[in-house]
Amino acid sequence: MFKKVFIPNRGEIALRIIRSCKELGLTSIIGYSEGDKNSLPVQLADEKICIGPPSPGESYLNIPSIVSAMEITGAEAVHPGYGFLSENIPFVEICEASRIIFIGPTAENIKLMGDKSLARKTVKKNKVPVIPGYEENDYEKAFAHAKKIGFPVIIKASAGGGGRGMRIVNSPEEFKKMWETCQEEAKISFGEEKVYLEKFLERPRHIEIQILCDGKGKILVFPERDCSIQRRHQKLIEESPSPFVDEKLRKKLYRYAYRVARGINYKNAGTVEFLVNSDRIPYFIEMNTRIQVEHPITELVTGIDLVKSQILIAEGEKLKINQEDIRINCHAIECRINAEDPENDFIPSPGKIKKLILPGGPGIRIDTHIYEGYVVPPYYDSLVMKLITYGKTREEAIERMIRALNETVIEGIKTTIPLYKEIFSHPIFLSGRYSVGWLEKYLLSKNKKNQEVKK
Ligand code: MV4
Repeated sequence: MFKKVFIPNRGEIALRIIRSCKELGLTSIIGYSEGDKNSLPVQLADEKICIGPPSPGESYLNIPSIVSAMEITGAEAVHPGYGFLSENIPFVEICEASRIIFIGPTAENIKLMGDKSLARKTVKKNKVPVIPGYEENDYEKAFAHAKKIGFPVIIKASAGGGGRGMRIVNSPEEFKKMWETCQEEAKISFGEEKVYLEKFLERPRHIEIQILCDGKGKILVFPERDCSIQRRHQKLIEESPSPFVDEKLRKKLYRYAYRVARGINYKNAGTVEFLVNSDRIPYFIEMNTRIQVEHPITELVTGIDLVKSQILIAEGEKLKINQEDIRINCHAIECRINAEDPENDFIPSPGKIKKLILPGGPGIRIDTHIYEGYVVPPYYDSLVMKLITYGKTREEAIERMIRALNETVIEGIKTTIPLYKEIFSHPIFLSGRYSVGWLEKYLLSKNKKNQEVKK
């Protein structure tokens, strides 16, 4: 049993973790940077300690500083949130070698899934389908495989993930150049040149399964989240259940996610990502070994508090929930509202929130750390609010989203709210027949039209 939880994170997720700590009667300690000293999580945590200057490398990623802060404050456990140290193997190993309990998976789990080509090999051994491809970092053999499976293919950095360090190759002539460029970029970005190969799927959907494992044999799988509305590999809208997934496909996704978890003796919360082609065939692509930004839609659909569950698992509790208790009780949609200007190539728009009016009423959840007078700092990612709506049906969740977007007033900074108002009235979104490339195509066609108007 632990009483004091350290949170070396910021923004809405730091606040989300503080709230679960309070409900469980635990003391929350926030480790914050100088750039966040006036933030809401710093005001609401039970204890606070500065861990360094605004730049993430000197604060939220500064392991010596965070370990010292945990010593000084007598923290017994650490919840890393997402980003920053959440999948940092050396940090988790330090926790495992000391008296600090890491609220998350084991270092071994993170290692296995962080190496994306090793993850592919591992899940294949557990009878989980992967996209036709080749895992070895061997040019000649990879080229032979590419010709066999047919172009286009995609080359991915093994240490990448989430769309970083990928190259699409349309013909055999381009293959050598692309392979080399991808390796060079991987070396620069991730310190490791290893790459792997997959057949490139046209217009897939990005569908993911939340899992929760207590490390004592119980593995729970949750209704899917559809995260196909993305821009530059950043998810903008997520919904659950997916309008594209039927009961037969859901059963398959559950079975595969379960096999991934069991195959690596996974512990705590995680997410198994799939690409699903237009024939509704799912393929494993990667696994995220952390709580994710979009976890609230799963909480609303199932009524299960995932962050609280993470803490209880870390305390060594057996999961009390059974798989039969996990049902689809409603439809939920999340918009990630960013401090960015959607009319100006999404350039970041930090600054002071001069006026703030939040929506309310039935079917709305808001996860945000902003308040009137708060200054959005320029040093970090631009997520300022997660607007989540839910209803008996997808239509009701959408109606509530439109109402909530119209009620919201955020003045002083630009936000992505105007873009969401467009998306929620677009026939393709409303029909549910979108895939991963749709949003960027829509934005391109909108830009073209605007340029014609200017001419
Ligand atoms: C793919 C793919 C097509 N085929 N893999 C992007 C995020 C990461 N999780 C996996 N991603 C993709 N992997 C295969 N074998 C398509 C994507 C993808 C994508 C690719 C190029 C441009 C935009 C994209 C948007 C979403 C997903």
